[in-house]
Amino acid sequence: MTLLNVLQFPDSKLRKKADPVSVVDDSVRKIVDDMFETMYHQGGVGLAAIQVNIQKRIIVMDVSENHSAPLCVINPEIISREGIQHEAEGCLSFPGVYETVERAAKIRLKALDRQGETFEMDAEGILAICIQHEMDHLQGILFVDHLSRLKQERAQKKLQKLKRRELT
Ligand code: GNR
Ligand code: NI
Repeated sequence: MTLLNVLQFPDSKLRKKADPVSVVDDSVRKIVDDMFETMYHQGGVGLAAIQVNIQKRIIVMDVSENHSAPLCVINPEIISREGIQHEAEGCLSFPGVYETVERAAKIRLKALDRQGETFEMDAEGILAICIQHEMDHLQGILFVDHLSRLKQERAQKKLQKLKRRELT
């Protein structure tokens, strides 16, 4: 397995759009395994391939506390959404910044699993938030894009400040 480099804002590669996976083969499963390793290593609950400079519609997630619920979704589509929730979000590509974002409360998802089989699932709470956050990445959208201009500026300043502190 290989740890992948996670791109950080304002890297323009985070604005690329991911292409659907045409065949789920061993090369795709290798990407999935490396993404899980990278996500767990970074302490994240989700990771989109775009964040590791791979322009494919691949997402890994695990919202459990003990790495017991790995979930891989390929070519995801949200087929229904219901309600609204507001929760603080963070992002491995925007370290140190946490802001509240509005998301659908419940979603139904259709995707391929790591065997290339189609499945559907319902999600709510943090898992529903995570899926929506990761699916945004696949379209080049970051969670800060959902914030007001004022909060976007505040987030950028905070990130710059944290980066300056890393250098000293
Ligand atoms: O690790 C992560 N935590 C998180 C917390 C609240 C809402 C969304 C997330 S996803 C984030 C990992 C990440 O950046 N995925 O793209
Ligand atoms: Ni993110």
